[in-house]
Amino acid sequence: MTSTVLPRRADRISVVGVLNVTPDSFSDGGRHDSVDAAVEHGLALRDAGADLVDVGGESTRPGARRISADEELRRVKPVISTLAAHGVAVSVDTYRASVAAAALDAGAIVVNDVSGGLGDDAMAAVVRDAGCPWILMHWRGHSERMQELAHYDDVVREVHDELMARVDAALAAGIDAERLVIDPGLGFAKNAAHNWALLASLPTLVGTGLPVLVAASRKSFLGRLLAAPDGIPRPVGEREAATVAITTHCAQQDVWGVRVHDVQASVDAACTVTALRSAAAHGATT
Ligand code: PMM
Repeated sequence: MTSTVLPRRADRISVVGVLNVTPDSFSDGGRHDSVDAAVEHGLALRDAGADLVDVGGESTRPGARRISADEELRRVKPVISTLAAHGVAVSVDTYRASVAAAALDAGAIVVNDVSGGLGDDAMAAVVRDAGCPWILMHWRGHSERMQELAHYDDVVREVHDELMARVDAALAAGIDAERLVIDPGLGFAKNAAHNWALLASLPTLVGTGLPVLVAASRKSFLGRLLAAPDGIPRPVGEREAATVAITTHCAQQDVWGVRVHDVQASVDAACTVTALRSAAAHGATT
C-alpha cells in the first residue's frame, strides 16, 4: 500500500479512469480484452491525468449475468499487476471479497465496491486488513434485477440514508472513516429521473463530509437526454460533451472525484472550474 487514504487534490477534483476488461460492458466492453491492450489503455489513462485507474472484470450493466470469481480474477489480475509495476495507482472494481483480496495482493490500492459491501459479507474484513480506501456505491441488488428495485418516495433522502447505513456498517467492522468514499451509484436501481435528482442534490452527499465519487460517464440517461428526434438514444461514443458538463457540475459541487472514460476531457473541465473559482475568490487583478 502506498496510501491508506485517497488524497484530495488542491488543483482540481480527482479523475478516475475507467478500464473495463470485459467483453460486455456497455461503454468499453470488448475493447481491452487482451492483457496488452488493457495495459496500454491503462497507461494512456494515467498519462492523460487519471489519479486512479479503475480496473473491472465483470460487467454490471442492467441485466448482466454474473461470471465466476475465477474468471473475474483471470481477467483483472495480470492487468492490475502490470499497471502497478508501471507505477499506476489502481483500484479494483469488484464486489467479491476474494477478487478484492487477490487484486490488492497484485498491487491495487483501492477497492471500488458497487455493492457498498452488501454483495459479499467478507469484503469488510478484506478492506480492514488491507487498510485501503473503500468506495461504497449505493446498490440495491444484482444487475439481473436492479431495475425492478428502482422505486423511491424520495430518491435523494433514501440514497443518502442507505449509503449512511453502509458507512455505519463499515465503521462497525473496524474501518476508519477516513478510508471511506461514497457514490450515489447512477444507473444502479435508478431511472433517468432518479439520476438527475441525485446530480441536482449533490450537497446532500457532499455535506456528510465524506469524499463523494460520481460516475455518470456515457451512461444511458445521457444517451436518452440527447436522443435523436425519432427517440433513438445518442450512441455511447457520442456522449462526451454531456459527460464533461456533468464533470463541470461535480467540480462546482466539491465532489471528491469523477469516474470517466475520457480522462483528459474531464481533467480539463476540472482544472477550468478551479481556475474560475480561484479567480472569483481573489477578485479581478487586471
Ligand atoms: N458504474 C459502473 C461500474 N463501476 N463504480 C462506481 N463506484 N460507480 C459507478 O457508478 C460505477 C462503477 C458501470 O459503468 P461502466 O460500464 O462505465 O464501468
